[in-house]
Amino acid sequence: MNVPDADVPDADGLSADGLGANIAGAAVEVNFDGLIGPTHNFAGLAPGNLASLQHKSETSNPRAAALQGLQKMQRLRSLGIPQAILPPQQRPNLKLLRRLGFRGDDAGVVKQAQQQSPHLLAAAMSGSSMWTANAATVSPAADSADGRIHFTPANLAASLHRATETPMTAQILRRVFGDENQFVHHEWLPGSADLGDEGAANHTRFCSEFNDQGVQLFVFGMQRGANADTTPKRYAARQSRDASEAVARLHQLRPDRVVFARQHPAAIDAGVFHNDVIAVGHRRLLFYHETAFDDDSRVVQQLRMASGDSIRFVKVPENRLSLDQAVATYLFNSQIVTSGDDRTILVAPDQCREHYQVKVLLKELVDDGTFDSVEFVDVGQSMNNGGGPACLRLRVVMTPAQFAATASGVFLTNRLHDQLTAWINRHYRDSLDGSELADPMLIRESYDALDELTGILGLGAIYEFQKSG
Ligand code: SUG
Repeated sequence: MNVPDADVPDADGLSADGLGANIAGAAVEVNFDGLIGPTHNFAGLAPGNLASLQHKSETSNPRAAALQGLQKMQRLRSLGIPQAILPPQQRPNLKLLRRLGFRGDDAGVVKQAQQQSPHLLAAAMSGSSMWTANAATVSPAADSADGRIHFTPANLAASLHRATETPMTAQILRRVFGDENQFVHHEWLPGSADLGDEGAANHTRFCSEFNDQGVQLFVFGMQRGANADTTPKRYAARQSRDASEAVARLHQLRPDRVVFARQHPAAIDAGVFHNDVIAVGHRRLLFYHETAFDDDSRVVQQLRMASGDSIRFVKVPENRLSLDQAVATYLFNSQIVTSGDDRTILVAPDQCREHYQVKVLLKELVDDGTFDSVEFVDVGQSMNNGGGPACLRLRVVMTPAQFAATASGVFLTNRLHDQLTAWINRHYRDSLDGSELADPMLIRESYDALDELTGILGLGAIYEFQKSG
């Protein structure tokens, strides 16, 4: 099979060998990161997400944002972990604005929206598809009765700017994972709050080796008929139990290998709008904060049962790191990865490096062997909208045959990394504020960039503007 970079000279010292060894026989976990788009901005669109509210109306730097995301991907690749890219969505989303009654040519539609309803323009300009942990829930073939990888795009029903991502996400996933013998694409769940679904950010899969049948944990924040004690008071829960259960059914998972758990309402009220802000799991490890689940001893017991007691639980108590500190540092939004040389590495946001309690904790976790090492990454532009390292990636466990059946142009190589770096530097602004969202030049710049990108990634025409000519 083709190994990304096998034919590319190793100009920057990154080894392709680790990757080659990794994908030679066994299944691997591939991170599909969202490439950050040219209209990345801070619009304060996400209630319950403290960073989004705190940075509302600040001037963003789309170029730095995209380069930070790409550097994170390249860093993971340098650890011998296969890395791939999902393209940004078409922004402005003129189809949405026209659907909402704004009229005229492209520039006129955007201008009208800015004058009459700037919040709707902000929704149509948001770069939020970068957080691919919310793109879909994915179940590997080893866990599904029909032996295929199942995808259910998240309906993101809790907010307009995110809900409008779903149809394009579904299209992109079908384009990238096109082979029906290997991949199943379900329709997203109906977009009602009762069925709110935020995808993989509320879903964790545990396994020994990636080929093995795993255990899947689905975490929800709301449940029909829940009493007031279990309902958050300040912020609305985004994920519903009915949605999580529907996805587990659709994906043909074995009921005895699935666990459903409720988020602690206090966590949601403290800014944990997705479970991946307060818990992260990988293979046989669950690393989580004491306040992640409303009844964590039950969750642990059920996961033990479903996994034949093969999961290790590392719980951080409130007296070591408060819930507020966990949310502020995004420690639990780190990625846990297995490197090409089989080390367990925590990839944490830079914010953790400077925080005393987190530093002490991380040292202990390395000393006791939970992690072989900790790497820090700067994804500051995404962090300011509440998106840490783990939010930016969608994990897909793939066998070599599934790897080979995936659109090859989306896998990161040294060459693609260099091409994308040049592409970002050529097309992206290094500053964007709210008043510039209606700039007609930005529409052109954004479309030119996206048009070129589909060529670079070999995806063909995926954007509306490319189809209508
Ligand atoms: O849905 N922020 C996103 C952040 C998503 C993070 N993803 C995970 N935790 N997996 C959200 O709240 C803010 C956009 C703005 O304010 O401009 C935003 O949508």
